[in-house]
Amino acid sequence: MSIEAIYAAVLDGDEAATKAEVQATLEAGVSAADILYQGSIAAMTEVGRLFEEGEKFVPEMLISARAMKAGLAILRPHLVDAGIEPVGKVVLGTVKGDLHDIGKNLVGMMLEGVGFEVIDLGVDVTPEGFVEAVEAHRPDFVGLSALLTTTMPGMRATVEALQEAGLRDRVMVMVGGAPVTQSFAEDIGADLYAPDASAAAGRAKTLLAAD
Ligand code: B1M
Repeated sequence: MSIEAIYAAVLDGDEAATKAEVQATLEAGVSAADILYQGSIAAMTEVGRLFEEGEKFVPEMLISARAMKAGLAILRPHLVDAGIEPVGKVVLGTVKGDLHDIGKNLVGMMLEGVGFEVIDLGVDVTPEGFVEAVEAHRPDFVGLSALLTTTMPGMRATVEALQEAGLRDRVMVMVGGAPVTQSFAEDIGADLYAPDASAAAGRAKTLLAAD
């Protein structure tokens, strides 16, 4: 039972070991914050690095993210008790007309993995749905995912709806999904484009720190 064992369990995507190690390490008196930052988040950052270098692939990243989430569920009440704040908040969803959610879920898990609170609106989210959620939750980012060329215009419509609601200056817009590109993101006035879940988490954290 140690932070190193939690790091290894998340890196290996071993959910049962992650849960057991988190529980045992908490019981041994290690703080939830140390377990989170030095164990889970450090391991997910390494998973992201290995993915970007082509040494890990999407299924392995998903398995690690699931292990991390299982450990986080045990840690969460202790983090709340200790007053540990998330690094930031993200409202996330797949745009209107689009039902693809595997990549979006992975983005959400990686964001949680680096310390963000994620409010997942699911799929087929209208621009108004995003606006309402931004009003209600006041996130740092609104994350839009699209997998179909036919639903990409929903991203522009969402940026415009945020503008019309007077919320655009209060939230950064992050976009991604297989057909989405950096130049499309720039064209619609998004703040951040990421080609994959690991980059989404890393770039969001960097942009928030620079903000
Ligand atoms: Co669909 N589908 N599909 N599909 N589907 C694609 C996307 C397609 C490319 C397949 C093809 O024709 N080769 C094609 C789109 C063509 C186009 O528009 N260019 C397509 C089509 C046409 C359709 C339907 C229209 C088929 C039909 O009914 N005739 C239909 C549309 C339904 C709808 O949405 N209204 C449809 C339906 C489905 C299923 C329901 C069967 C299923 C979705 C299940 C689900 O998601 N729960 C499905 C699937 C699985 C796929 C493929 C095979 C795989 C997508 C996926 O999950 N990839 C896909 C073909 C392909 O990509 N090879 C295809 C794995 C995932 C980890 O990657 O989603 O790219 P991805 O996410 C990545 C990055 O893109 C990025 O990070 C993720 C992780 O690294 N990312 C972000 C994603 N969101 C991000 C947000 C960010 C940042 C990064 O910031 C917020």
